[in-house]
Amino acid sequence: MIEEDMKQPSPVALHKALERVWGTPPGLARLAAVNHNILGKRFMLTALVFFAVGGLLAMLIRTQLASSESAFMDAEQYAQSFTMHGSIMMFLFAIPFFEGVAIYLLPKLLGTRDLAFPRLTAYGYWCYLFGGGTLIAALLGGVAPNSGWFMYPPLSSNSYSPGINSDVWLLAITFVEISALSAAIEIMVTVLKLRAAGMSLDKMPIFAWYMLVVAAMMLVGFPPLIIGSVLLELERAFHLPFFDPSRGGDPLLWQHLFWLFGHPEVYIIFLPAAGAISTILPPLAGAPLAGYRMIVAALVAMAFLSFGLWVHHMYAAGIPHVALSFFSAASALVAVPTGIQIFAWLATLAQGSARFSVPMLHMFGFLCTFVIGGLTGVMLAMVPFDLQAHDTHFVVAHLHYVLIGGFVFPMLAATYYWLPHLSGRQPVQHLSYAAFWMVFIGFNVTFFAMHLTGLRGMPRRIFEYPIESGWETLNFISSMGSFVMAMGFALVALDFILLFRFGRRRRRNPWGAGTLEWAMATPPPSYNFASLPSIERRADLLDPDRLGSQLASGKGYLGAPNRGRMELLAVEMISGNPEHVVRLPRRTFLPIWTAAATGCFFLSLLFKLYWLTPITFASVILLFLLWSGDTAEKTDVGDLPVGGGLKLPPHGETARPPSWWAMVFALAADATAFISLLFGCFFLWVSAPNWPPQQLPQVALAGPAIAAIALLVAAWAGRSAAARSPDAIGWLALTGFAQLVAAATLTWLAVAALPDPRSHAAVSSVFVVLAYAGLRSGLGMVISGYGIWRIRRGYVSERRNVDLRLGVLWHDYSAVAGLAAAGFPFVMASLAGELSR
Ligand code: HEM
Ligand SMILES: [Cu+2]
Repeated sequence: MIEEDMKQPSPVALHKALERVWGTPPGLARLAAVNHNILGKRFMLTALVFFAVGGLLAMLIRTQLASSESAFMDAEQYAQSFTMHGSIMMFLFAIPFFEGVAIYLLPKLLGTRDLAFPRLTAYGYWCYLFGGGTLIAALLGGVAPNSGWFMYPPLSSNSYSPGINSDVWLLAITFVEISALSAAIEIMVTVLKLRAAGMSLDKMPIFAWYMLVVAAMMLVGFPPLIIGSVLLELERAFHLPFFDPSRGGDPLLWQHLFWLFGHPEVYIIFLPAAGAISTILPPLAGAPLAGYRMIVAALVAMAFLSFGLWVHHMYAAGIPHVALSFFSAASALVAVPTGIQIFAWLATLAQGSARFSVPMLHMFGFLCTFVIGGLTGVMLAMVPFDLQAHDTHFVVAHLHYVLIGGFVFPMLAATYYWLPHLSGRQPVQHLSYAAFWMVFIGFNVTFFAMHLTGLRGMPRRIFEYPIESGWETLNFISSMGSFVMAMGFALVALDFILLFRFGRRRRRNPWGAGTLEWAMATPPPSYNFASLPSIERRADLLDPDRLGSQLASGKGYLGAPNRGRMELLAVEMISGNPEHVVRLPRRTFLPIWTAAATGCFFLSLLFKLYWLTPITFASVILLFLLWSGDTAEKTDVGDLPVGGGLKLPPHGETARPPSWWAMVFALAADATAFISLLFGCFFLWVSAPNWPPQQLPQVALAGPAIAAIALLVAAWAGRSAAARSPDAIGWLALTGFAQLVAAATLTWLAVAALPDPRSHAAVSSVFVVLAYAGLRSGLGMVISGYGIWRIRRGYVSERRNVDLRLGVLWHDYSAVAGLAAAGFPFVMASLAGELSR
């Protein structure tokens, strides 16, 4: 262990040694891959396949609409087509594609070797694939969701959707969202902790800033939708009335929860694309990025604003007037940070001397279309106009100008820019121009025409229209345009394939970029950097060519793999000073098994095999616990030399390792879910019809009091356990017992002490809140048991006590959430009682 600072292997020997540790052999082992290079590409490729499926559906839709009274599809087929088109494009193409880009690029841009939790990347991928596969299977089986991509009840409720179509959407999309949440946690921790030495926050590559903001938005944006889906599924499967106005529910609750997610979602999709532009524009324009700090400020502003805008999707739903004007103003306001970014790009262009290139062409496509989409967006933000255009093809045109303009064109630019990195080859280019112009012209013909049909009153989501409507010519033009666009996309695909097949091998940094992803061989080796960089300047103003050869010869940190472990550097969050060594787990089949078990859990719900549900749930938990084995240490390792005379502790022996932060962020997502649930319950109280209920959700004081005491004991005992590790088995046993008492009491309250939760939303909301807290305490019990097991196996010492500190976070948070839940029946009962007076 000492000689490594003295003896420096040759670059080739170093490469071979690192590849032995980091590489993934071909064959079956690929299913066990956890490396971000493999998984990033896998995410992107899978997303492109889903894009093709979604595109095919779009072509079917346009074929149907090309003529009036067309008999190509019937109403049901049309409904399934546009629902699946929208859902696939949003959930299975756009989000996973940028996740793939981030998974592939972020570690490289940040100057590290992988993401913080490689197995979680893999688990997320399999959840995405299995969940998406379920939707496709439903499409082939003719039982695809058919209530539109935003699934409004009552259309998606039992009365109008008695089949399993809506259940497929609710369950499969929730399944896919697990992958979005895991990606969000992973991206946040990676950006905050795993950077090159010296890369302080204000030296980060701008793409990392974008992804940090996006990941934070995903962390708070997705939970409301998950809660909405859970509630709607509970209503569909068990008749708990959350959206049924006859029993105190309200369909508007769904709209709020959905758009609380759905509007930020638009920015979640746009910002990664904007991040790609801010990264590739400077080298293409030959000038440094203008206004780095302004852009970061605009990003943060946009993230906050975007959560205050959701109601603009509901202008026509009967919202109070004051609220309308507030949301209308906020919607117009969001044009400001967007404008700042666009001006920063224009300034960058103006400073440089842009060379003409294929990515530039797509950037031009982006700018033209996105500005039009933004303008129609500001039009729609005006309430009177929206009331006219609502639910017409004008909206369809607007949303495609924003989504294709703001996501597809930038991502095409990014793909053309980074393909040489992925492939190590130079583009063939003959097809690229023709492909671009076909997509660009086809796109504008298709969707410009939809503005006009929309203004002439053509509603969206209709499968036929009468010949007298006068909409036929425009629709025909639109459909022709869409076929040109489809051929354009086919040419793009061919262009990519030709590049991999016939492209010339290319030198390292074709664009003269100043970012770290070019300081490595292309295509990149599995470990990215043979040794890890340390930087002094902003990470987009570097000299990757010089740096690359230094790093390849092992002159950076951790350039000697003789510990046989996958290691990388974690830094102090703000300053970027090296803090500890992270040792990553090896490849394993556990993620795919865990995802399969998760899939079985969802299938058991879909097919109403409820006896299987607890079994599958338990297997998911068990499989997750097995993950902990790989990086566990039985002895204190002590500080490790990392090169340059520096010695740092391994992550297991440090105060705030990545897993600790991951727990913090996971709990933040959980808290958002819980808060949206409480918000939903209060919303029903304020605004749903048929309140108060006949039976109030009243419980005696004893139950909640016992639960509250047990929760406090659990939190206190959990803390004592962590403070006394490793002699903490007794304390952990007490924690587990207290959590057991809490879980049992909360469950008992939910199941036995309340009136029938099917009777009224007041009762069902109390039921769900209690059950939610009960579940957390149940898991708290598992976590304490796991702590005991880890101590017994010798994995815990005074220095290595992260396991117990993760437990502290969990028990503290479940105490807070559980106390809120235990008090909730009283709050609800008195609020509802208030109404009857
Ligand atoms: C590839 C070319 C595309 C074409 C020709 C196309 C066409 C259409 C059409 C005609 C509709 C309206 C159906 C109706 O309301 O009757 C629609 C809806 C929609 N599209 Fe696209 N689209 C395309 C790409 C995309 C992309 C890339 C996205 C997202 C990233 C997207 C997202 C949506 C959404 C969310 C809806 C609303 C679905 C609903 O009403 O439930 N589309 N599309
Ligand atoms: Cu919106």
